[in-house]
Amino acid sequence: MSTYPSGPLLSKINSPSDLRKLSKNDLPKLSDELRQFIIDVVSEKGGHLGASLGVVELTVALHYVFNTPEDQLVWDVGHQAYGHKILSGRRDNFHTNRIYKGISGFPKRSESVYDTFGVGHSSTSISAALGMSLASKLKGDKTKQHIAVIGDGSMAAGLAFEGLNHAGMEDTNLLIILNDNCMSIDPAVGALKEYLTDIATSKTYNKAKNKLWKILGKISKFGPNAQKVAQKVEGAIKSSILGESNYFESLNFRYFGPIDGHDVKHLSYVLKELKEIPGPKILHCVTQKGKGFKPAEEGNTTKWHAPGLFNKETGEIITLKKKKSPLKYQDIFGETIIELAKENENIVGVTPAMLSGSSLNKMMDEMPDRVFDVGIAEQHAVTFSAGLATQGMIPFCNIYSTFMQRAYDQVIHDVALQNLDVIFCLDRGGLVGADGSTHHGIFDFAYLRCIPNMIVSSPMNEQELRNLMYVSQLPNKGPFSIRYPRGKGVMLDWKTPFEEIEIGKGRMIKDGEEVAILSIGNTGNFVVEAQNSFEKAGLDIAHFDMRFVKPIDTDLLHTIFQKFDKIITIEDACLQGGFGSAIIEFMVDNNYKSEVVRLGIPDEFINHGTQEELYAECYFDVKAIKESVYKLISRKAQVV
Ligand SMILES: Cc1ncc(C[n+]2csc(CCOP(=O)(O)OP(=O)(O)O)c2C)c(N)n1
Repeated sequence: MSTYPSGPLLSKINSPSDLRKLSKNDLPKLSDELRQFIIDVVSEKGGHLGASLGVVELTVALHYVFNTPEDQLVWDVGHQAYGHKILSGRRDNFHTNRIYKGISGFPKRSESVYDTFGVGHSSTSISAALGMSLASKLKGDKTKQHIAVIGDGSMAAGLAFEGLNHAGMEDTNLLIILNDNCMSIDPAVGALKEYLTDIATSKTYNKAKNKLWKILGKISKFGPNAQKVAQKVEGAIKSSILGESNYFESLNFRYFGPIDGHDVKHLSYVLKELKEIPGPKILHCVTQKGKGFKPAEEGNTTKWHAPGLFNKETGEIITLKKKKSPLKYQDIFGETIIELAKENENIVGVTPAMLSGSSLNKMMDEMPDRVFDVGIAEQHAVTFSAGLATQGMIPFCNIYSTFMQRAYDQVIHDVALQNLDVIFCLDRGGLVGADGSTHHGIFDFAYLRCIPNMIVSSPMNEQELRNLMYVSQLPNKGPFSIRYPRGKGVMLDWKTPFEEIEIGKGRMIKDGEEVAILSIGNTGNFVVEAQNSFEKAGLDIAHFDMRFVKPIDTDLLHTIFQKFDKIITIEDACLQGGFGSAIIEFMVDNNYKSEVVRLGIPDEFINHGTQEELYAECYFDVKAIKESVYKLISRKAQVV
């Protein structure tokens, strides 16, 4: 049971059907209680705050008006669905949100019937809801409603446009709620954003819209048979009073709004009216991220997207103060690219909507002309980088490993096939922790190492990250990926002079006798930690940081396989097709017969928890290394 009290209305809502028993006049109070509950829990347990606060009224109104879960509500990204979770039966375990074995921070079909579509990556809602609505149509169900809720940031992605483009041609009960708060994680960018701001703020447009809304309200009262006539009348009125075309209407949608997304009573009225209007329609709601929590409303909206723990009275963000601790890998990237860009004028930074998440914001401040935030558009980010590279620019295209999955064809077709000098910095490689299965960046070694021309590397520490970045921008290196983990590094003095690493060369961290451990990236530090206990036990265990998954250091591997018949590989990545697989392929291709134990992520989707909990669950933490070594050695001892 939850230790978090909720207000008198919220405490009685165990499912949306309870909510639908309330009177319309209760909705503002319920919204306040829901908002407070989110603040109470998130301040102590962490998670996404700003987006969920911004859609409190929308969430209440949607569940009030629509018959969920019969009517299908699809959230985009899903970081804003906390209110939805709380209203749909998860109030009492909401305090386990994003915690190991607790509920997921995103909608998840296996968690609740109210979570109609699993989500975490953006811009899927329109396509998914359209699929559902077409399925209803094919089954002859004309009453079921399908609602996609999508933010202005996510609306700018290619996938969202593809969904709109298709939906505009289909006569289904699809309602898209455009939740326009002018923000992505950082301020939203792009021409669509400018367009939305224009229509949301244009006085003439809004006056005309209001008139139109009143007329439409009257028309819709005549029932479904009047709809065809209404549509025609509406079209004629729109073109005469607005005199300009609307982006969504040009795609065959009926566009309504913009309306105030915080007026819950008006929202419910409007949604009820829209329910009666068949065909694809879009309701443009203007909301404020962080609404109702002063520090988030008045402070840095980006910071309040996912602030960590905070004092809910003062808004002070709680940091565990350690005297001196290493910087995050993303910050080493952010500092190093500036250093390199000062020396090499062809270097530019590219990010698909992760300006502060990647720490490219520092370069944006110093060299605004040389950083491009292209919005949530991973595919475009990659092909755009390819275009830059054809002209001799050196793009550092920084994409979280998990989001790079979106741009796979672009990596192959636009970059690798043409052997262009594009550097992919894959942040959040490996298990990322509380964001869970949608966000773990664990497939990259496997999906990149099969691409010809692609260099696949991963640094063990900050110095290595800097050196890899340095060598990647030297002339004619071709496509070069550098993958590093979420969170802090391991060095206090990271600002070492650049060294030119030879591509495809690993390094010996420690020689040994009994067993050789081959690590890639961050997992090398787990091996270093395990060495303490091996030394104490009098075991002489060798350790090699391979640095490159591709090209793999075959010279070093020949030396290792000639000397060791017991080998352990370790990676913070999927075992299928990854680093360990590359080592086994080498072994088989070269007829070595060593015993190889591969540590890494099994062939499963891994849920959320702290990174440490998940390393242990997947069995590639320090304990797993120790146990694997002892197991290998004792077996050898028995044979001897
Ligand atoms: C494909 C993909 N790229 C990047 C992200 C990271 N991301 C999470 S939320 C977000 C911003 C979404 O903005 P918007 O849709 O406007 O929603 P808001 O947060 O403003 O409610 C981004 C870029 C993601 N989830 N999926």
